[in-house]
Amino acid sequence: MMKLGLGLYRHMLTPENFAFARQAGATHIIAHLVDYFRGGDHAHAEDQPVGTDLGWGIAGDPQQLWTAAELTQLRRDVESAGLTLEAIENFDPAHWHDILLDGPQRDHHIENVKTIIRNLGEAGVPLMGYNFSIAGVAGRTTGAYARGGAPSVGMEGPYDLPMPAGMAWNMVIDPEKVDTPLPPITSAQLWDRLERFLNDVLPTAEAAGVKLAAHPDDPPMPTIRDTPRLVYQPHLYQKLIDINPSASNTLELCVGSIAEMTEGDLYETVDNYARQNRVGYVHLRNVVGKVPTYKESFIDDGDIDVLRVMKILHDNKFDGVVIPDHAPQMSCEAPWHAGMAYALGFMAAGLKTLR
Ligand SMILES: [Mn+2]
Repeated sequence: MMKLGLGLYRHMLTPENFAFARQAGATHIIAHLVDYFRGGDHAHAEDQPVGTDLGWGIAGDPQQLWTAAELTQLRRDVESAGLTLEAIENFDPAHWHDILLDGPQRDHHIENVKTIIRNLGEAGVPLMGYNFSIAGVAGRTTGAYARGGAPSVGMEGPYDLPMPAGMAWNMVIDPEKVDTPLPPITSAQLWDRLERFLNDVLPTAEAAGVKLAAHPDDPPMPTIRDTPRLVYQPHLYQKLIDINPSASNTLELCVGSIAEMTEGDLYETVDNYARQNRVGYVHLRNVVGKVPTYKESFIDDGDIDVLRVMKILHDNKFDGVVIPDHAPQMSCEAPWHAGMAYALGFMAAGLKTLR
């Protein structure tokens, strides 16, 4: 049986939020350790990060890798609230940007990633979510897009403002190069970088008992900020899987992002990758429309039959974790928490129909 989880941003990793997750029916936590709100211009740190043309702000400390000790402490804190720490989501661009950019520190950054994966293994964290993307989650807009005028996130057209060399994965890695243009990159070059990355780090992941889980492109456009994207159509996930047969080469299956893609059938896609036993964990949310014009919506109110997606996962014996991904903000004192509680309640009811 699949399990219900909640994703928490770094500043939300508190005993109060762990208790909230447990109260809302979650049994697992997916933790972000990258600080997406450091030095950036954001509307609200209690919402998903959106940012400006300079992204979410300044990336972390290149010298400070997440240690086995701090990961172990986090796992214990989560467990003391009656929950299980299932995954860490996303590498810090400060630790791995030259893998994405094929820069001079690439070998050093591969060692960084291997160290982080070994530390996860030592701390007993079984999954590491990642998003192999130059531009990252950029180009989205916010508005009163969801039911009842609830603030949510969407896209209102392509976003190809050129990205500077001082940025990677929608964060600033070198403030002195935010006016320097990034040299052009082809799609073939980016696929080659992913292939080398997976072949370099998957043996370490296997040895550490850790699975890597790849998020598709969000938004799933062929280009963002004039840089190529990898998994922006459903069939491109197969290309990623076929790079390396390791059981540690899995997917962070983002149902909302897949529904925003212009090709393929969402339900066939979920069935296909679940049947191959390649789903590490699942991001579940709803959406209206497809790129380049879509709006994130409440989980029961969009193009996706979320209960049908859950049934397909169940029928394929998926026993990993499903989290709400993003949710619209609800009008009250705690807009993020209310949105998440609503999504978790809907998903908990969905799970009951599968027993
Ligand atoms: Mn997602």
